[in-house]
Amino acid sequence: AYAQQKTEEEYIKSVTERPYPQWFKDAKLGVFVHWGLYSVPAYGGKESYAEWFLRGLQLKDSLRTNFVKNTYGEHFTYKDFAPLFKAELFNPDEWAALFKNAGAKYVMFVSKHHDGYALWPSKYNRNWNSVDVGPKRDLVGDLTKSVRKSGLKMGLYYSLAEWNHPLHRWYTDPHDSIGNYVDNYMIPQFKELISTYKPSLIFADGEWFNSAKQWHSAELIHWYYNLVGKDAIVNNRWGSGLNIGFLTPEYSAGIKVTHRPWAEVRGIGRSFGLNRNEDLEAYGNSKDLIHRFVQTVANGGGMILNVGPKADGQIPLIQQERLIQLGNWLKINGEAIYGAGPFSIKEEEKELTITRIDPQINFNWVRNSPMKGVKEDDFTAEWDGYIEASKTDTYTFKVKADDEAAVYINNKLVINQNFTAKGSQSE
Ligand code: FUL
Repeated sequence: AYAQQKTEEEYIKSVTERPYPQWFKDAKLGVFVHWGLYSVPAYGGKESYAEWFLRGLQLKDSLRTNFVKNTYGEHFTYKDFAPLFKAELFNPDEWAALFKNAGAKYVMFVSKHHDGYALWPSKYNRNWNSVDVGPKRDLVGDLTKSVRKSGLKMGLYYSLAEWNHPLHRWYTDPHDSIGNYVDNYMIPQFKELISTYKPSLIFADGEWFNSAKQWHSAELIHWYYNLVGKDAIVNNRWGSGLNIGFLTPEYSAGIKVTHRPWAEVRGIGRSFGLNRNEDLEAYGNSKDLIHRFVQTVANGGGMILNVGPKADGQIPLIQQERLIQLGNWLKINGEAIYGAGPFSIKEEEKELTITRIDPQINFNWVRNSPMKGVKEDDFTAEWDGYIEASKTDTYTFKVKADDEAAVYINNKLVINQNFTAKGSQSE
């Protein structure tokens, strides 16, 4: 079994006391890249996440199941996508130049998504990585080199859990039986990845049925900070019981948090992995994109804007165009964006503390769902994603009035009048 050198409390204390690097707060824009076997079918419902393709097959959802049957044949399984993932047009220097032109200061590359397929030659994933099967290339290594050469910082997304690992099947095995998977697979693989490429940022994900203690998150972050040094930063998805890292609301620019770094994560359309089934309208125009981006900055955050390359390695031209449009705008207006602080209407803001009154509501699954705080006369504070996966019952947020408010989760009224307005005008 895996033995920790310090106590859990010592690790938590050490990693949470460390300040966040200034470069990240100033950077404002990063580019996310979701690319893998799911980029071969590149398919899902209009609003769904195409990178969840394998999960759709596991759940036997008819849309994806029929798509596979009709397109690839009766006996085709998800594994058979691997040889079709060829990346023959992948040119990491071109990608890096594009991301730089978009005005991004860092890149966040999905090194392994929930399907477990690794985009580097992981010795823990023989025959399920991009050198053994598929492009026959170290995609993480090649992109890391080009990104650094172009002067941007490199970040890696890593899914802690996997849908289909023999040591632990995320959605079907009991959640508390994950120990063997963590000790003998996840930790060694995570350390292999991070010590090989030494990313400036880590975006952990897939944490949501387990505690940070079960993932050994505090210890892993401690190890990472020591390895990479003061520029290193992590996100906030490391399991319940550990409040750390930049917050990562998905598809919501409405959050207003200024005491902790945050970045909205979103696709240019409605999916992260390329979804060929999407409509043009889902992509919005450049004006919409620039407005959303400016709103995140005004609210004290930043954005990690996603592209979903095709299986051949080409970034769809319309996605390229949006990046370039944002970049052109930033070339003129960047002075007001990079390094900016939040916009505030100080006189009107109050801190409100809300208390959960329905114990049935598990805040763990709230993270990816829209949440709204609403006051009668039309006031709306919208946020998601920064509710930590913790058991805490009280959340504090800022609104522009001291009136009664209500809180909805997935359109279900959760908190009504039991709502206390507390605190004085914020500084
Ligand atoms: C989520 C994942 O489940 C999505 O597929 C995507 O990677 C997004 C950035 O994080 O939690």
